[in-house]
This record gives sequence, structure tokens and C-alpha cells, in this order.
Amino acid sequence: MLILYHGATSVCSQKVRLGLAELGLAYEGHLLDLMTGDQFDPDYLKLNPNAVVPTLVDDGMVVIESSLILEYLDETYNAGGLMPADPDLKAKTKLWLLRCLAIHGAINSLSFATVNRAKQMAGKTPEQLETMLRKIPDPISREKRRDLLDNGVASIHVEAALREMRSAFADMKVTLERYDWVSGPGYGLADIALLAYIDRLDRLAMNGLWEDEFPEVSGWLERSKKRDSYRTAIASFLDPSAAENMYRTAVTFWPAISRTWSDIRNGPG
Ligand SMILES: N[C@@H](CCC(=O)N[C@@H](CS)C(=O)NCC(=O)O)C(=O)O
Repeated sequence: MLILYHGATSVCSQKVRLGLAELGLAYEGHLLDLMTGDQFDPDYLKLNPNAVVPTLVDDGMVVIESSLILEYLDETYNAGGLMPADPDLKAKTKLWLLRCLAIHGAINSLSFATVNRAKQMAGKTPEQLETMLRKIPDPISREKRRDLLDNGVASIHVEAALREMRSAFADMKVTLERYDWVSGPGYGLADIALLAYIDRLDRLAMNGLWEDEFPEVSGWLERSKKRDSYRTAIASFLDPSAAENMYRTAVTFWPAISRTWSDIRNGPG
């Protein structure tokens, strides 16, 4: 039996749920509330010492890291059918899975600098925020989170995140000019790995990052959202009124985000 520890709106949980849905795999789900700190529960830390979701347990075997979980599921239950056979597309897909670490970091920065920060600051005292920060095991992640809470959209991590995404959109564009999917002619692991991240940016009212310069990404997002897996793995876990509230808050940050984006776009290198 597959057991998934996940978060309803967490992007890397969505990513794994997309893979499970594409592969038609049943699983027992354990939802963690990341806002109240379920990820720091000592029993959960035994499974995932990084205090993050998702974690997959397959017959007692623990697999962490969302991209590795996707690869594991595809190899174990699908004979690697979601990995392109063509050597070039296969190498590119593996690179996307690796790049997801940085892309996840970017999406995390953009979410935390905007709506998550607003939510946390409204719902927690400075002491409660400090207590949450101290629980983050990795000191670099902890200081990054602190900087995002202190500085919001002015955090250095926001500029770094936008640079990362600019390079991702540019590389997605190259493949999408030729094929319908980032994985190539067929839907595959690269698409599954990227969808939740781009969908999050869309929900954060940041579609202006790609719409005029990288329109291929818009077409890909629309095609991806039409798949059944999107409804099962992402849409069905979202509370429409919470998503609407998030969007309303997110829109207020767009002017600052778009200014930094323009500086990057017009600046040297
Ligand atoms: N590289 C990891 C990242 C995992 C991660 O950071 N997950 C986030 C949710 S998307 C989390 O659990 N955050 C916990 C927190 O914010 O304290 C993966 O892809 O699995």
C-alpha cells in the first residue's frame, strides 16, 4: 500500500499527487497542516528529517524529495513510461527533475514573500513566528524564511527567484516551440514536475511573468489543466473561496514583483 504524507496546497505534494493520478495509483493520504506545524511532529521527523512534505511510504520503504518520488513511482509501477525514450529528451527531463530543487526554492520564496507572509503575520504573534522559525532544521532555509518574513517582496530571495524562473521559462519555451509538452511529443515527468509550480505562480497573479515573452508556457499550462490529473491532484484539494482570497491578496504584490522583473529583463545578463 502506498502512503503519502502531504499538504493540501503544498506545490511539491501537488506534484506527487499529479504523478499518482497520471499513473492511476491508489494511495492512503495523510494530510499535514503546515501552517500549524504538523511537519515538526517528532514521529513525522523520523520519516522526513527535513520537516517538509511530501513523504511517500511504499510497503515500509520511505522515499522523500518530490522529483525522486515521481521517478520512483514511474520506474516501479509504470516501467518508466513517463520518462522519454529519446536520449536527448530523457537527459532534458532528468535535468528538469534536478532543477526542480531550485525551482521549488523560487516558488517557495515568491509564495512566502507575498501571500504566505501576509497570512502568517496576520495570524501569529512575533513570538509564535520566532518559535516556528527555530523549528526549521536547516539553518540556511531558516535564515531564508526569516529574510522573507522581514523583507517581503524586497527580500533578495525574490530577485533570485525571478531570475531562476526567467531561465526556466526560456528553456521551457525552446522545447514547447517544437512539442506540445516539456517532456517532448508525449506528456511526461518533466510536465508533471513543473505543472504545480507554474500553476502556483498563476494563482499568485504572476502570469505576467510569461504571458507576453514566453506565450508557449501559457498554452502548455492550459493544455495541462485540461488533464484529469489536474482536477484530481490540484483543483479538488483547493477551497475555492480560499483560492479567491489568496488571488485577491496576491494581486496587491504584482506591481512590486513586476518592477523587479522588468529590472531583470532590461538589466545586463
Ligand atoms: N525539495 C523538497 C521540498 C519540500 C518542501 O519544501 N515542501 C514544503 C511544501 S511544498 C514544506 O513542507 N514546507 C514546510 C514548511 O514550510 O515549514 C521536495 O521537492 O520534496
